[in-house]
Amino acid sequence: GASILLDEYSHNIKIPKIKFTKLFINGHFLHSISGNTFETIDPRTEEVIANIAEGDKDDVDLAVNAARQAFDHGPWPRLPGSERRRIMLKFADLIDENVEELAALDAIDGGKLYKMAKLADIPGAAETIRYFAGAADKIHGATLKMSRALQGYTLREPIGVVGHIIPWNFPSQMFVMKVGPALAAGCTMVVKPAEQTPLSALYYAHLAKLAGIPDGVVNVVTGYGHAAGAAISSHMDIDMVSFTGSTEVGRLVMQAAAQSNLKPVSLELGGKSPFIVFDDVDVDKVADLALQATLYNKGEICVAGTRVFVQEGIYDKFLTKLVEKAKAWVVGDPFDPNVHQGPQVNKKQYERILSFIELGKKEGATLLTGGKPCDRKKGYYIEPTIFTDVDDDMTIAKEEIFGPVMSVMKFKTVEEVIKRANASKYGLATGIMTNNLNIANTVSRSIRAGVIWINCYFAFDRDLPYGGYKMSGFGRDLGMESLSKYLQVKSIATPIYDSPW
Ligand code: TXE
Repeated sequence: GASILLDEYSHNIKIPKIKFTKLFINGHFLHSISGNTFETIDPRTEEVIANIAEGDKDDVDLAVNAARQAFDHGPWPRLPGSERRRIMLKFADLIDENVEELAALDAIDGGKLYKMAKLADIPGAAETIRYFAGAADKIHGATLKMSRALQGYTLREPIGVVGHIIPWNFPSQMFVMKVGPALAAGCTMVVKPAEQTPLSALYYAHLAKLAGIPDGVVNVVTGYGHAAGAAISSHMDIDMVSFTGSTEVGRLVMQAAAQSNLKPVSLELGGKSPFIVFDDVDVDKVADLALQATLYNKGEICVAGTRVFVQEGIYDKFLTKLVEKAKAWVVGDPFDPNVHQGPQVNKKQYERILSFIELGKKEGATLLTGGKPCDRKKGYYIEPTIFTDVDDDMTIAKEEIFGPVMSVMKFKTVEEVIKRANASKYGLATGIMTNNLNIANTVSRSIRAGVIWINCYFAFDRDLPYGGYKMSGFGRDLGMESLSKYLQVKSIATPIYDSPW
Protein backbone atom coordinates (compact mmCIF):
# COMPACT_ATOMS: atom_id res chain seq x y z
CA GLY A 1 0.00 0.00 0.00
CA ALA A 2 1.04 3.61 -0.53
CA SER A 3 1.80 5.82 2.41
CA ILE A 4 0.08 9.14 2.84
CA LEU A 5 1.84 12.47 2.83
CA LEU A 6 1.43 14.11 6.19
CA ASP A 7 0.17 17.66 6.11
CA GLU A 8 0.33 20.43 8.66
CA TYR A 9 -2.57 19.08 10.73
CA SER A 10 -1.99 15.41 10.45
CA HIS A 11 1.08 15.19 12.65
CA ASN A 12 -1.09 14.49 15.68
CA ILE A 13 -3.22 12.00 13.85
CA LYS A 14 -1.91 8.67 12.77
CA ILE A 15 -2.79 8.44 9.12
CA PRO A 16 -2.79 4.76 8.40
CA LYS A 17 -0.92 2.93 5.73
CA ILE A 18 -3.47 1.66 3.27
CA LYS A 19 -3.68 -2.05 4.01
CA PHE A 20 -6.47 -3.23 1.74
CA THR A 21 -6.62 -2.41 -1.95
CA LYS A 22 -7.92 -5.62 -3.50
CA LEU A 23 -11.31 -7.18 -4.04
CA PHE A 24 -12.65 -9.20 -1.13
CA ILE A 25 -14.19 -12.40 -2.47
CA ASN A 26 -14.96 -15.59 -0.57
CA GLY A 27 -12.87 -14.45 2.40
CA HIS A 28 -9.76 -13.52 0.42
CA PHE A 29 -8.27 -10.35 -0.96
CA LEU A 30 -7.79 -10.89 -4.70
CA HIS A 31 -6.49 -8.98 -7.69
CA SER A 32 -9.12 -8.17 -10.28
CA ILE A 33 -9.24 -10.82 -13.01
CA SER A 34 -8.29 -8.21 -15.63
CA GLY A 35 -5.42 -7.01 -13.45
CA ASN A 36 -6.70 -3.45 -13.82
CA THR A 37 -6.64 -0.92 -11.01
CA PHE A 38 -7.99 2.59 -10.51
CA GLU A 39 -6.69 5.48 -8.47
CA THR A 40 -8.43 6.74 -5.38
CA ILE A 41 -7.67 10.41 -4.84
CA ASP A 42 -7.23 12.54 -1.72
CA PRO A 43 -9.56 15.53 -2.33
CA ARG A 44 -7.42 17.72 -0.02
CA THR A 45 -4.31 17.37 -2.15
CA GLU A 46 -5.59 15.97 -5.47
CA GLU A 47 -2.92 13.27 -5.06
CA VAL A 48 -3.27 9.51 -5.44
CA ILE A 49 -3.80 7.68 -2.16
CA ALA A 50 -3.67 4.16 -3.54
CA ASN A 51 -4.38 2.02 -6.57
CA ILE A 52 -7.43 -0.13 -6.04
CA ALA A 53 -8.41 -3.34 -7.85
CA GLU A 54 -10.87 -2.50 -10.59
CA GLY A 55 -13.53 -5.17 -10.54
CA ASP A 56 -15.80 -5.70 -13.52
CA LYS A 57 -18.35 -8.25 -14.68
CA ASP A 58 -16.01 -11.26 -14.30
CA ASP A 59 -15.15 -10.31 -10.74
CA VAL A 60 -18.81 -9.74 -9.91
CA ASP A 61 -19.55 -13.24 -11.28
CA LEU A 62 -16.91 -14.68 -8.98
CA ALA A 63 -18.28 -12.79 -5.99
CA VAL A 64 -21.88 -13.73 -6.76
CA ASN A 65 -20.86 -17.34 -7.11
CA ALA A 66 -19.22 -17.21 -3.66
CA ALA A 67 -22.30 -15.53 -2.18
CA ARG A 68 -24.57 -18.08 -3.88
CA GLN A 69 -22.60 -21.01 -2.46
CA ALA A 70 -22.62 -19.40 0.97
CA PHE A 71 -26.35 -18.90 0.76
CA ASP A 72 -27.33 -22.26 -0.73
CA HIS A 73 -24.95 -24.44 1.25
CA GLY A 74 -23.19 -22.38 3.90
CA PRO A 75 -24.00 -21.97 7.57
CA TRP A 76 -24.96 -18.27 7.67
CA PRO A 77 -28.64 -18.43 6.65
CA ARG A 78 -29.08 -21.63 8.68
CA LEU A 79 -27.54 -20.42 11.93
CA PRO A 80 -29.86 -19.68 14.80
CA GLY A 81 -30.47 -15.92 14.88
CA SER A 82 -28.72 -15.75 18.24
CA GLU A 83 -25.52 -17.04 16.64
CA ARG A 84 -25.66 -14.43 13.88
CA ARG A 85 -26.23 -11.86 16.61
CA ARG A 86 -23.15 -12.99 18.54
CA ILE A 87 -20.92 -12.74 15.46
CA MET A 88 -22.37 -9.38 14.44
CA LEU A 89 -21.75 -7.99 17.94
CA LYS A 90 -18.12 -9.07 17.58
CA PHE A 91 -18.00 -7.29 14.21
CA ALA A 92 -19.33 -4.12 15.88
CA ASP A 93 -16.71 -4.32 18.64
CA LEU A 94 -13.97 -4.63 16.04
CA ILE A 95 -15.27 -1.51 14.30
CA ASP A 96 -15.05 0.37 17.61
CA GLU A 97 -11.53 -0.94 18.22
CA ASN A 98 -10.41 0.48 14.87
CA VAL A 99 -12.29 3.77 15.05
CA GLU A 100 -9.30 6.05 14.42
CA GLU A 101 -8.03 4.16 11.44
CA LEU A 102 -11.48 3.93 9.86
CA ALA A 103 -12.15 7.62 10.53
CA ALA A 104 -8.86 8.55 8.89
CA LEU A 105 -9.69 6.40 5.85
CA ASP A 106 -13.02 8.16 5.29
CA ALA A 107 -11.37 11.54 5.87
CA ILE A 108 -8.59 11.10 3.31
CA ASP A 109 -10.75 9.26 0.82
CA GLY A 110 -13.88 11.44 0.94
CA GLY A 111 -12.77 14.71 2.56
CA LYS A 112 -14.97 14.07 5.59
CA LEU A 113 -14.19 15.83 8.85
CA TYR A 114 -11.93 13.49 10.80
CA LYS A 115 -13.42 14.64 14.08
CA MET A 116 -16.99 13.89 12.91
CA ALA A 117 -15.98 10.54 11.46
CA LYS A 118 -14.30 9.61 14.73
CA LEU A 119 -17.11 10.83 16.99
CA ALA A 120 -20.13 10.05 14.83
CA ASP A 121 -19.72 8.07 11.60
CA ILE A 122 -17.59 5.18 12.84
CA PRO A 123 -19.06 4.67 16.35
CA GLY A 124 -22.45 5.11 14.69
CA ALA A 125 -21.54 2.39 12.19
CA ALA A 126 -20.69 0.01 15.04
CA GLU A 127 -23.97 0.89 16.75
CA THR A 128 -25.94 0.25 13.57
CA ILE A 129 -24.44 -3.24 13.34
CA ARG A 130 -25.43 -3.78 17.01
CA TYR A 131 -28.97 -2.57 16.34
CA PHE A 132 -29.42 -5.13 13.58
CA ALA A 133 -27.56 -7.80 15.56
CA GLY A 134 -30.32 -7.39 18.12
CA ALA A 135 -32.88 -8.05 15.42
CA ALA A 136 -31.26 -11.26 14.17
CA ASP A 137 -33.10 -13.51 16.62
CA LYS A 138 -36.40 -11.62 16.48
CA ILE A 139 -37.47 -12.19 12.91
CA HIS A 140 -40.90 -13.70 13.16
CA GLY A 141 -43.72 -14.59 10.87
CA ALA A 142 -47.32 -14.48 11.96
CA THR A 143 -50.07 -16.92 12.70
CA LEU A 144 -52.77 -16.06 10.23
CA LYS A 145 -55.48 -18.61 10.06
CA MET A 146 -56.75 -20.67 12.91
CA SER A 147 -60.08 -22.20 12.14
CA ARG A 148 -61.60 -25.62 12.35
CA ALA A 149 -60.66 -26.15 8.76
CA LEU A 150 -57.31 -24.48 8.27
CA GLN A 151 -54.21 -23.47 10.08
CA GLY A 152 -51.89 -20.97 8.46
CA TYR A 153 -48.69 -19.14 9.28
CA THR A 154 -45.97 -17.14 7.58
CA LEU A 155 -42.24 -17.67 7.59
CA ARG A 156 -39.88 -14.81 6.92
CA GLU A 157 -36.93 -16.20 5.04
CA PRO A 158 -33.77 -14.42 3.89
CA ILE A 159 -34.25 -13.20 0.33
CA GLY A 160 -30.97 -14.72 -0.83
CA VAL A 161 -27.96 -13.10 -2.47
CA VAL A 162 -28.15 -9.32 -2.14
CA GLY A 163 -26.30 -6.70 -4.18
CA HIS A 164 -25.57 -3.44 -2.39
CA ILE A 165 -24.48 -0.50 -4.54
CA ILE A 166 -23.47 2.42 -2.36
CA PRO A 167 -22.32 6.03 -2.77
CA TRP A 168 -19.34 7.98 -1.51
CA ASN A 169 -20.84 10.62 0.78
CA PHE A 170 -21.12 8.40 3.88
CA PRO A 171 -18.92 5.41 3.07
CA SER A 172 -19.13 3.88 6.55
CA GLN A 173 -22.77 4.60 7.35
CA MET A 174 -23.88 3.39 3.93
CA PHE A 175 -21.94 0.17 4.28
CA VAL A 176 -23.48 -0.77 7.62
CA MET A 177 -27.01 0.40 6.90
CA LYS A 178 -27.09 -1.97 3.93
CA VAL A 179 -24.98 -4.84 5.25
CA GLY A 180 -26.37 -4.83 8.84
CA PRO A 181 -30.00 -5.75 8.14
CA ALA A 182 -29.04 -8.11 5.30
CA LEU A 183 -26.71 -10.00 7.67
CA ALA A 184 -29.35 -10.14 10.38
CA ALA A 185 -31.84 -11.53 7.87
CA GLY A 186 -29.42 -14.32 6.94
CA CYS A 187 -28.59 -13.09 3.46
CA THR A 188 -25.24 -13.28 1.71
CA MET A 189 -24.07 -10.33 -0.33
CA VAL A 190 -21.87 -8.48 -2.79
CA VAL A 191 -21.13 -4.86 -1.91
CA LYS A 192 -19.93 -2.36 -4.49
CA PRO A 193 -18.60 0.74 -2.78
CA ALA A 194 -18.35 3.97 -4.76
CA GLU A 195 -15.19 4.31 -6.82
CA GLN A 196 -14.45 7.61 -5.03
CA THR A 197 -14.33 6.00 -1.55
CA PRO A 198 -13.39 2.32 -1.63
CA LEU A 199 -10.99 2.25 1.33
CA SER A 200 -13.20 1.76 4.39
CA ALA A 201 -15.45 -0.86 2.73
CA LEU A 202 -12.44 -3.13 2.22
CA TYR A 203 -11.45 -2.58 5.83
CA TYR A 204 -14.96 -3.55 6.98
CA ALA A 205 -14.69 -6.72 4.91
CA HIS A 206 -11.48 -7.59 6.73
CA LEU A 207 -13.14 -6.93 10.13
CA ALA A 208 -16.18 -9.02 9.16
CA LYS A 209 -13.87 -11.95 8.53
CA LEU A 210 -12.02 -11.41 11.81
CA ALA A 211 -15.37 -11.40 13.59
CA GLY A 212 -16.17 -14.83 12.24
CA ILE A 213 -18.61 -14.03 9.46
CA PRO A 214 -18.14 -17.06 7.18
CA ASP A 215 -16.35 -16.73 3.85
CA GLY A 216 -18.61 -15.80 0.96
CA VAL A 217 -21.19 -14.02 3.12
CA VAL A 218 -19.80 -10.50 2.67
CA ASN A 219 -17.96 -9.88 -0.59
CA VAL A 220 -16.70 -6.47 -1.68
CA VAL A 221 -16.07 -5.69 -5.34
CA THR A 222 -14.49 -2.30 -5.87
CA GLY A 223 -14.79 -0.76 -9.31
CA TYR A 224 -16.77 1.58 -11.50
CA GLY A 225 -20.55 1.84 -11.67
CA HIS A 226 -20.92 1.23 -15.39
CA ALA A 227 -18.97 -2.04 -15.07
CA ALA A 228 -19.13 -3.58 -11.59
CA GLY A 229 -22.32 -1.75 -10.60
CA ALA A 230 -24.15 -2.61 -13.82
CA ALA A 231 -23.02 -6.24 -13.54
CA ILE A 232 -24.72 -6.40 -10.13
CA SER A 233 -28.01 -4.85 -11.17
CA SER A 234 -28.30 -7.07 -14.25
CA HIS A 235 -27.04 -10.28 -12.62
CA MET A 236 -29.30 -13.30 -13.03
CA ASP A 237 -28.21 -14.82 -9.76
CA ILE A 238 -28.63 -11.83 -7.45
CA ASP A 239 -31.99 -11.91 -5.69
CA MET A 240 -32.33 -8.28 -4.66
CA VAL A 241 -30.47 -4.98 -5.12
CA SER A 242 -30.29 -2.20 -2.60
CA PHE A 243 -29.04 1.01 -4.20
CA THR A 244 -28.22 4.47 -2.89
CA GLY A 245 -27.09 7.10 -5.36
CA SER A 246 -28.33 9.43 -8.06
CA THR A 247 -31.87 9.33 -9.45
CA GLU A 248 -30.38 8.89 -12.91
CA VAL A 249 -28.50 5.72 -11.98
CA GLY A 250 -31.42 4.50 -9.85
CA ARG A 251 -33.44 4.41 -13.04
CA LEU A 252 -30.72 2.34 -14.77
CA VAL A 253 -30.60 -0.08 -11.85
CA MET A 254 -34.35 -0.59 -12.01
CA GLN A 255 -34.24 -1.08 -15.78
CA ALA A 256 -31.45 -3.64 -15.47
CA ALA A 257 -33.39 -5.48 -12.77
CA ALA A 258 -36.48 -5.53 -14.98
CA GLN A 259 -34.56 -6.77 -17.99
CA SER A 260 -32.68 -9.51 -16.15
CA ASN A 261 -34.39 -11.59 -13.48
CA LEU A 262 -37.00 -9.14 -12.15
CA LYS A 263 -35.15 -8.86 -8.86
CA PRO A 264 -36.75 -6.38 -6.47
CA VAL A 265 -34.79 -3.20 -5.93
CA SER A 266 -34.79 -0.54 -3.27
CA LEU A 267 -33.69 2.91 -4.32
CA GLU A 268 -32.57 5.76 -2.09
CA LEU A 269 -32.00 8.62 -4.50
CA GLY A 270 -31.59 12.35 -4.73
CA GLY A 271 -33.49 15.07 -2.95
CA LYS A 272 -34.13 18.80 -2.84
CA SER A 273 -35.52 19.11 0.61
CA PRO A 274 -37.34 22.18 1.91
CA PHE A 275 -36.35 23.77 5.20
CA ILE A 276 -39.36 25.86 6.28
CA VAL A 277 -38.97 28.67 8.80
CA PHE A 278 -42.10 30.22 10.33
CA ASP A 279 -41.84 33.65 11.86
CA ASP A 280 -42.41 32.61 15.48
CA VAL A 281 -38.97 30.99 15.84
CA ASP A 282 -35.74 32.02 17.58
CA VAL A 283 -34.05 33.47 14.51
CA ASP A 284 -30.51 33.06 15.77
CA LYS A 285 -30.90 29.37 16.60
CA VAL A 286 -32.79 28.50 13.46
CA ALA A 287 -30.31 30.34 11.23
CA ASP A 288 -27.63 28.08 12.72
CA LEU A 289 -29.70 25.02 11.96
CA ALA A 290 -30.47 26.19 8.41
CA LEU A 291 -26.79 26.63 7.74
CA GLN A 292 -26.09 23.14 9.04
CA ALA A 293 -28.95 21.78 6.92
CA THR A 294 -27.17 23.00 3.80
CA LEU A 295 -23.51 22.74 4.73
CA TYR A 296 -23.22 19.59 6.82
CA ASN A 297 -20.85 17.11 5.17
CA LYS A 298 -20.11 19.94 2.63
CA GLY A 299 -23.65 19.62 1.34
CA GLU A 300 -22.96 16.09 0.16
CA ILE A 301 -25.97 14.56 1.81
CA CYS A 302 -29.16 13.52 0.09
CA VAL A 303 -31.41 15.02 2.78
CA ALA A 304 -29.70 18.45 2.69
CA GLY A 305 -32.28 21.16 3.37
CA THR A 306 -31.22 23.53 0.64
CA ARG A 307 -34.58 25.09 -0.29
CA VAL A 308 -34.95 27.46 2.63
CA PHE A 309 -38.43 29.02 2.82
CA VAL A 310 -38.56 31.93 5.27
CA GLN A 311 -41.80 33.62 6.34
CA GLU A 312 -41.90 37.30 5.46
CA GLY A 313 -42.07 38.67 9.02
CA ILE A 314 -38.52 37.55 9.84
CA TYR A 315 -37.09 37.37 6.33
CA ASP A 316 -34.62 40.28 6.50
CA LYS A 317 -33.47 39.50 10.01
CA PHE A 318 -32.97 35.86 9.07
CA LEU A 319 -30.83 36.75 6.05
CA THR A 320 -28.61 39.00 8.12
CA LYS A 321 -28.00 36.19 10.61
CA LEU A 322 -27.36 33.66 7.85
CA VAL A 323 -24.67 35.79 6.24
CA GLU A 324 -23.04 36.52 9.56
CA LYS A 325 -22.87 32.82 10.35
CA ALA A 326 -21.79 31.75 6.87
CA LYS A 327 -18.82 34.16 7.14
CA ALA A 328 -17.77 32.50 10.40
CA TRP A 329 -18.00 29.04 8.88
CA VAL A 330 -14.49 27.58 8.46
CA VAL A 331 -13.58 25.67 5.32
CA GLY A 332 -10.31 23.79 5.28
CA ASP A 333 -8.39 20.61 5.92
CA PRO A 334 -10.77 18.02 7.36
CA PHE A 335 -8.11 16.86 9.83
CA ASP A 336 -8.04 20.33 11.43
CA PRO A 337 -10.37 20.13 14.45
CA ASN A 338 -11.46 23.77 13.97
CA VAL A 339 -12.71 23.25 10.45
CA HIS A 340 -16.44 22.95 9.69
CA GLN A 341 -16.24 21.93 6.05
CA GLY A 342 -13.70 19.91 4.09
CA PRO A 343 -13.19 19.56 0.34
CA GLN A 344 -15.84 18.19 -2.03
CA VAL A 345 -15.30 14.53 -2.80
CA ASN A 346 -13.71 14.87 -6.24
CA LYS A 347 -13.06 17.11 -9.20
CA LYS A 348 -16.26 16.11 -10.98
CA GLN A 349 -18.48 17.08 -8.05
CA TYR A 350 -16.48 20.25 -7.44
CA GLU A 351 -16.92 21.38 -11.03
CA ARG A 352 -20.57 20.37 -11.07
CA ILE A 353 -21.28 22.52 -7.99
CA LEU A 354 -19.43 25.50 -9.44
CA SER A 355 -21.43 25.20 -12.65
CA PHE A 356 -24.69 25.27 -10.65
CA ILE A 357 -23.48 28.44 -8.93
CA GLU A 358 -22.82 30.04 -12.32
CA LEU A 359 -26.26 28.99 -13.46
CA GLY A 360 -27.83 30.54 -10.38
CA LYS A 361 -26.20 33.87 -11.21
CA LYS A 362 -27.18 33.60 -14.86
CA GLU A 363 -30.80 32.83 -14.03
CA GLY A 364 -31.02 36.01 -11.95
CA ALA A 365 -30.72 34.91 -8.33
CA THR A 366 -28.85 37.25 -6.00
CA LEU A 367 -25.59 35.92 -4.62
CA LEU A 368 -25.61 36.90 -0.97
CA THR A 369 -22.34 35.32 0.08
CA GLY A 370 -19.74 32.83 -1.21
CA GLY A 371 -20.05 31.65 -4.78
CA LYS A 372 -16.52 30.62 -5.62
CA PRO A 373 -13.70 28.21 -4.83
CA CYS A 374 -11.78 28.89 -1.63
CA ASP A 375 -8.48 30.60 -1.99
CA ARG A 376 -6.25 27.57 -1.63
CA LYS A 377 -3.51 26.12 -3.79
CA LYS A 378 -4.88 22.59 -3.93
CA GLY A 379 -8.00 20.65 -3.14
CA TYR A 380 -11.68 20.85 -3.99
CA TYR A 381 -12.78 23.53 -1.54
CA ILE A 382 -15.86 25.71 -2.14
CA GLU A 383 -17.13 28.66 -0.12
CA PRO A 384 -20.47 28.37 1.70
CA THR A 385 -22.82 29.93 -0.82
CA ILE A 386 -26.22 31.56 -0.28
CA PHE A 387 -28.57 32.75 -3.00
CA THR A 388 -31.66 34.91 -2.41
CA ASP A 389 -34.36 36.12 -4.80
CA VAL A 390 -34.60 32.56 -5.97
CA ASP A 391 -37.71 31.66 -7.98
CA ASP A 392 -39.18 28.21 -7.51
CA ASP A 393 -38.57 27.32 -11.13
CA MET A 394 -34.90 28.29 -11.28
CA THR A 395 -32.54 25.35 -11.77
CA ILE A 396 -30.84 25.95 -8.41
CA ALA A 397 -34.23 25.63 -6.70
CA LYS A 398 -35.13 22.43 -8.50
CA GLU A 399 -32.00 20.32 -8.97
CA GLU A 400 -29.92 18.60 -6.35
CA ILE A 401 -26.60 20.48 -6.22
CA PHE A 402 -24.93 18.24 -3.61
CA GLY A 403 -22.67 21.01 -2.42
CA PRO A 404 -22.58 23.96 -0.01
CA VAL A 405 -25.22 26.00 -1.83
CA MET A 406 -28.44 27.34 -0.28
CA SER A 407 -31.42 28.92 -2.02
CA VAL A 408 -33.56 31.22 0.13
CA MET A 409 -37.18 31.96 -0.73
CA LYS A 410 -39.79 34.15 0.96
CA PHE A 411 -43.35 33.02 1.76
CA LYS A 412 -46.50 34.38 3.41
CA THR A 413 -48.96 31.66 4.40
CA VAL A 414 -49.02 28.04 5.55
CA GLU A 415 -51.05 26.93 2.52
CA GLU A 416 -48.67 28.66 0.16
CA VAL A 417 -45.55 27.09 1.62
CA ILE A 418 -47.03 23.59 1.65
CA LYS A 419 -47.82 23.93 -2.03
CA ARG A 420 -44.40 25.29 -2.92
CA ALA A 421 -42.54 22.79 -0.76
CA ASN A 422 -44.38 19.93 -2.45
CA ALA A 423 -43.73 21.29 -5.94
CA SER A 424 -40.67 19.11 -6.45
CA LYS A 425 -39.98 15.85 -8.23
CA TYR A 426 -38.24 14.75 -5.04
CA GLY A 427 -39.68 13.85 -1.64
CA LEU A 428 -36.90 12.88 0.72
CA ALA A 429 -36.90 15.15 3.79
CA THR A 430 -38.42 18.34 5.16
CA GLY A 431 -37.55 20.61 8.07
CA ILE A 432 -40.35 22.52 9.81
CA MET A 433 -39.29 25.26 12.20
CA THR A 434 -42.10 26.59 14.36
CA ASN A 435 -43.32 26.57 17.94
CA ASN A 436 -46.91 26.42 16.77
CA LEU A 437 -48.04 22.84 17.23
CA ASN A 438 -50.97 23.22 14.86
CA ILE A 439 -48.77 24.44 12.06
CA ALA A 440 -46.20 21.70 12.73
CA ASN A 441 -48.88 19.01 12.59
CA THR A 442 -50.59 20.39 9.50
CA VAL A 443 -47.39 20.85 7.52
CA SER A 444 -45.86 17.51 8.52
CA ARG A 445 -48.95 15.64 7.35
CA SER A 446 -49.24 17.65 4.14
CA ILE A 447 -45.71 17.21 2.86
CA ARG A 448 -45.01 14.25 0.62
CA ALA A 449 -41.61 13.20 1.93
CA GLY A 450 -40.21 10.22 3.77
CA VAL A 451 -38.59 12.10 6.65
CA ILE A 452 -39.94 15.12 8.54
CA TRP A 453 -37.86 16.95 11.12
CA ILE A 454 -39.68 19.40 13.38
CA ASN A 455 -37.43 21.92 15.12
CA CYS A 456 -34.38 19.87 14.31
CA TYR A 457 -32.55 18.68 11.22
CA PHE A 458 -30.50 15.56 10.45
CA ALA A 459 -32.06 14.00 13.54
CA PHE A 460 -30.99 10.55 12.41
CA ASP A 461 -31.62 7.61 14.60
CA ARG A 462 -31.10 4.02 13.54
CA ASP A 463 -34.57 3.21 14.83
CA LEU A 464 -36.16 5.69 12.38
CA PRO A 465 -36.71 4.30 8.88
CA TYR A 466 -35.24 6.42 6.19
CA GLY A 467 -36.13 6.82 2.51
CA GLY A 468 -38.07 8.76 -0.08
CA TYR A 469 -41.33 9.50 -1.81
CA LYS A 470 -41.62 10.34 -5.49
CA MET A 471 -38.33 10.41 -7.44
CA SER A 472 -36.32 10.17 -4.23
CA GLY A 473 -36.95 6.45 -4.57
CA PHE A 474 -38.64 3.74 -2.56
CA GLY A 475 -37.84 1.24 0.14
CA ARG A 476 -36.45 2.13 3.53
CA ASP A 477 -33.05 1.90 5.14
CA LEU A 478 -32.55 1.74 8.91
CA GLY A 479 -35.20 0.87 11.44
CA MET A 480 -36.82 -2.54 11.74
CA GLU A 481 -38.64 -1.52 8.56
CA SER A 482 -35.45 -2.02 6.54
CA LEU A 483 -35.23 -5.71 7.44
CA SER A 484 -38.28 -6.49 5.37
CA LYS A 485 -36.59 -5.79 2.05
CA TYR A 486 -34.07 -8.54 2.79
CA LEU A 487 -36.79 -11.05 3.65
CA GLN A 488 -39.27 -13.14 1.72
CA VAL A 489 -42.64 -13.97 3.20
CA LYS A 490 -43.80 -17.54 2.78
CA SER A 491 -47.36 -18.58 3.62
CA ILE A 492 -47.86 -22.08 4.88
CA ALA A 493 -51.29 -23.60 5.25
CA THR A 494 -52.42 -26.97 6.44
CA PRO A 495 -55.88 -28.36 6.87
CA ILE A 496 -57.10 -29.37 10.27
CA TYR A 497 -59.25 -32.47 10.37
CA ASP A 498 -60.07 -33.23 13.97
CA SER A 499 -60.03 -29.90 15.70
CA PRO A 500 -61.94 -29.92 18.95
CA TRP A 501 -62.68 -26.17 18.51
O1 TXE B 1 -23.71 9.10 -8.34
P1 TXE B 1 -23.94 7.64 -8.88
P2 TXE B 1 -22.50 10.14 -8.66
C1 TXE B 1 -26.45 12.40 -6.40
C2 TXE B 1 -25.87 13.77 -6.19
C3 TXE B 1 -24.61 13.73 -7.00
C4 TXE B 1 -25.07 12.92 -8.18
C5 TXE B 1 -23.99 12.26 -8.97
O2 TXE B 1 -26.75 14.73 -6.69
O3 TXE B 1 -24.19 15.00 -7.38
O4 TXE B 1 -25.89 11.94 -7.62
O5 TXE B 1 -23.13 11.49 -8.15
C6 TXE B 1 -22.78 3.32 -8.93
N1 TXE B 1 -25.18 0.71 -12.67
N2 TXE B 1 -26.10 11.48 -5.33
O6 TXE B 1 -22.25 10.23 -10.12
O7 TXE B 1 -23.25 7.48 -10.18
C7 TXE B 1 -21.55 4.11 -8.57
O8 TXE B 1 -20.38 3.42 -8.92
C8 TXE B 1 -25.03 0.40 -11.37
C9 TXE B 1 -27.07 11.35 -4.27
O9 TXE B 1 -21.35 9.78 -7.83
O10 TXE B 1 -25.38 7.37 -8.77
C10 TXE B 1 -21.73 4.28 -7.08
O11 TXE B 1 -21.33 3.11 -6.39
N3 TXE B 1 -24.38 1.19 -10.50
C11 TXE B 1 -26.77 10.19 -3.41
C12 TXE B 1 -23.24 4.48 -6.95
O12 TXE B 1 -23.79 3.95 -8.15
C13 TXE B 1 -23.85 2.34 -10.96
C14 TXE B 1 -25.36 9.86 -3.13
C15 TXE B 1 -23.68 5.95 -6.81
O13 TXE B 1 -23.13 6.72 -7.83
C16 TXE B 1 -23.99 2.72 -12.31
C17 TXE B 1 -24.52 10.02 -4.30
C18 TXE B 1 -24.68 1.85 -13.17
N4 TXE B 1 -24.87 2.11 -14.47
C19 TXE B 1 -24.90 10.85 -5.33
N5 TXE B 1 -23.41 3.92 -12.48
C20 TXE B 1 -27.65 9.99 -2.22
N6 TXE B 1 -28.89 9.56 -2.45
O14 TXE B 1 -27.22 10.13 -1.09
C21 TXE B 1 -22.91 4.29 -11.28
N7 TXE B 1 -23.16 3.33 -10.35
